[in-house]
Amino acid sequence: MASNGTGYENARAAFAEWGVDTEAAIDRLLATPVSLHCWQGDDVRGFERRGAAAGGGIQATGDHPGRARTPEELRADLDFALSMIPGRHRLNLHAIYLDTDEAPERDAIELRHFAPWVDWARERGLGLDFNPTFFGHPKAADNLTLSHPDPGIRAFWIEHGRRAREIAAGFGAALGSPCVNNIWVPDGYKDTPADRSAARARLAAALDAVLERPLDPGAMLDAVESKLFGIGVEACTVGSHEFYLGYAIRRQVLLCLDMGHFHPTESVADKLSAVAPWLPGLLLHVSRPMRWDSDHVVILNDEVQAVAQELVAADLLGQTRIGLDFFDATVSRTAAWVIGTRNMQKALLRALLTPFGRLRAVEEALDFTARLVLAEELRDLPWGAVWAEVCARTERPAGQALIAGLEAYQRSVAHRG
Ligand code: RNT
Ligand code: ZN
Repeated sequence: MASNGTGYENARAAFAEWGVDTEAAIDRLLATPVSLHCWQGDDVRGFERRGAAAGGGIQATGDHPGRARTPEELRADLDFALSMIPGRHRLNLHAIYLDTDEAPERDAIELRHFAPWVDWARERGLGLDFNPTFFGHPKAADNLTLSHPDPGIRAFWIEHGRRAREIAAGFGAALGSPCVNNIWVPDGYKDTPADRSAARARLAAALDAVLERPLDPGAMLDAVESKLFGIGVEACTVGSHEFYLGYAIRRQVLLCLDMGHFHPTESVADKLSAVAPWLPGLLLHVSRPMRWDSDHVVILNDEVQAVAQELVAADLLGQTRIGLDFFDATVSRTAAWVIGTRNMQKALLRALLTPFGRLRAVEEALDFTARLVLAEELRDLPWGAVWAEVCARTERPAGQALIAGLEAYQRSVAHRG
């Protein structure tokens, strides 16, 4: 077992003084998969023949060289990214990332159109997650899909959603790990709608139709993702937080909380313990909104650390799937994956190294001074040495070696244009 030596031994002793077992924290971290989103690798374009841009109010900006143009290039980029990230993870695919010579319409996709992804995941011992794609399509041009007033358009998208669930169940059965199938629709109105409730009733009925067929929870889990607003749907998002919180509780499906989908002063961390008791599980889209749902690369900021702290403090890791959702085309796409994922892991590690027992005890005693002092002193503990140990044990680079590795790979893909 590689080790970073005395740095880690000193850190281990420092945490032990606070009653924290660094070995247990490392084990828990390495047992916690993060679902890497395929769409950071190609700016949410996918491999349909139509060559769509994302649409639906989501947007990757920038033209950094090296965008993956084929499934093979995307898998090579993911292999590289995963080789820079400690632990074993998952890949989160969108339906537009099919890998087939056929060109099935969205309402005709099948598991076989994704077979190379299943083989790739199986060979690497990775789990797969999935998402129907309700954007970047002529039938989504009005920013209305499952809630469209035209029953024909609704039926098209319902069929797409149904097929996505079957594909997810196929992934889960093939890989022996339940695949989360997350539903996000861009539906909304740019200007004040006259009848919000009709749109919401249509969305609820369409979702019911999509979810109608019971599928084995050992193979797939349903999730629904809310949003506050998007570009082009500023006045009303049909699938708002309140809508989906109620819907997910009624249907007992996972609720997806995307960190970019709330007002900037709202805390997703605070929501976790409030919604979890009523739900069978949670899905996170860890992201970094800047002024709006801009999907910047995840950094180790206060919001991400607060989410990780809550996952650990409220003992929610077991019922939460951690996914990432960012797409930045102004930087190396592979570096973005690596840095964003490692930052989520660093946040989890810091949380796992927190002596919550002591914090809780002083809080229960209403000693808020001690809580403040403790929380601030804990920031100085040498968690960086524990992270270095995680990297050493899993043979992943850190610091200058990481930078050199990321740069070398980016140079090797820059010719893609
Ligand atoms: C959009 C949602 C959604 C998408 C992905 C590509 O605002 O966050 O999760 O980012 O489905
Ligand atoms: Zn999201």
